[in-house]
Amino acid sequence: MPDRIIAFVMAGGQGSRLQPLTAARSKPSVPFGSRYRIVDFVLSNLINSQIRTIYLLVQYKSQSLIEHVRKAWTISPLLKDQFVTVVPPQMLLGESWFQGTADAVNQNINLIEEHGPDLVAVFGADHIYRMDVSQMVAFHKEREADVTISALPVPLDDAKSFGVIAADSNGRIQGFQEKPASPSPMPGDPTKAYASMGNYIFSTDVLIKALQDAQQAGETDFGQHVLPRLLASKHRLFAYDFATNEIPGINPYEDQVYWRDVGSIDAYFNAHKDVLGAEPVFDAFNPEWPIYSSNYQGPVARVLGGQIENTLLGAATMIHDGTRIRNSIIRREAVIEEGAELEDCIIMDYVRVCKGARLRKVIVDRHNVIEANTEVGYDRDADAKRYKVSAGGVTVIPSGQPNIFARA
Ligand code: ADQ
Repeated sequence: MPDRIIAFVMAGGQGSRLQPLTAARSKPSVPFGSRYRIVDFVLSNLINSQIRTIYLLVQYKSQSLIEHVRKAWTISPLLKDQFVTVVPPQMLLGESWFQGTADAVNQNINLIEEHGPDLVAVFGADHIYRMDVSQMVAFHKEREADVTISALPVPLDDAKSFGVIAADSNGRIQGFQEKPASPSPMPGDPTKAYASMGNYIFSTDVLIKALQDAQQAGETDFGQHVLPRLLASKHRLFAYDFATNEIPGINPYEDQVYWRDVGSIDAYFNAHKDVLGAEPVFDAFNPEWPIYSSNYQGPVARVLGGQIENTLLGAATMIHDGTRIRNSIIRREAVIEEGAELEDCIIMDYVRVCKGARLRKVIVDRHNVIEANTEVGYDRDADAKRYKVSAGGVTVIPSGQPNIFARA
């Protein structure tokens, strides 16, 4: 008998460092690459790993995510126990919305009891990666773990925003600190720390007991409360090393496993560079491990002329003559008019860049018209008076009114 596994995907994060992209949507709903949303990566990983009973826990500004799941993630209603279902907070255990990740799962503990799974996967929804979760499950079983946390080395400077793990050579976790002020480096490499990816496999009985204990103690978060408490009470916590355990070749071009937290504008922008090029660092195309997304039925892109270099074009885009486009990602139903220039840009759906406009290192969110001859990205101080400019110098033009149709 294969294991019965249900998954909770934590999709309620606010994504405040991704503002203004998260002004009207939650972080997992933010578009990524030529046709995806961030949430599509974790959902594809779970589905491809045969984990197909999936509850998506939402909270903050969830309408856009709910719509996306409805359009992209409806599995046949004939397949019992195979679904992606959005679960909003319902105050099932009292008068409060989800107070944190553990509280969100605890408020839905009835779903675990209903299915009676062997294992429960609790996964974040905020990352760009390709992962065979069945390898992590096999590791969990082989180690007879109570909890397995997927982990990988990250630069020491970034480790303050992660859970930092100390593990022995067998993967048994000896120490865990959530977002420590001064993270400890990994043994043997002073430049790296061993970070939690925010993905957990729990043995069901351990999870249920841990959530009940947390509730009694008024604790709400996996990283801050539940994992340290389980460690202190001598449970078997293991780190699944994503970087070494992952079967190579899931991405034919990758010489290393790929995982990116895209929590800030600069991290988000830089991850987009990884999907460009002849041999992208991260190639979404892989028939062995598809990344699924919306079933949008528009036509292919239409290119009338111009110079286009190292660029992804989404469906139903229209590129006019005399344009110059480099190192950019243009999503669906965008129109780039005559003489417009784009360099290092991310142009989201339903955007019209009018004649002669020049954009450099700019993210244009959906539903916008960039007026003719506008320049953005050439004078950061001037840009900062109108738009958000990130520390790394990326200008973000926020979403416009949904009644703007670029193709009209
Ligand atoms: P963070 O991502 O900073 O750290 P958190 O903000 O709790 O932690 O978000 C975790 C996941 O849960 C995200 O996918 C988020 O969207 C979602 N989420 C947050 N609050 C929620 C709520 N109330 N309801 C539903 N979903 C919610 C975590 C771990 C670290 C680990 C990093 C890896 O705590 O230990 O290193 O992820 O990025």
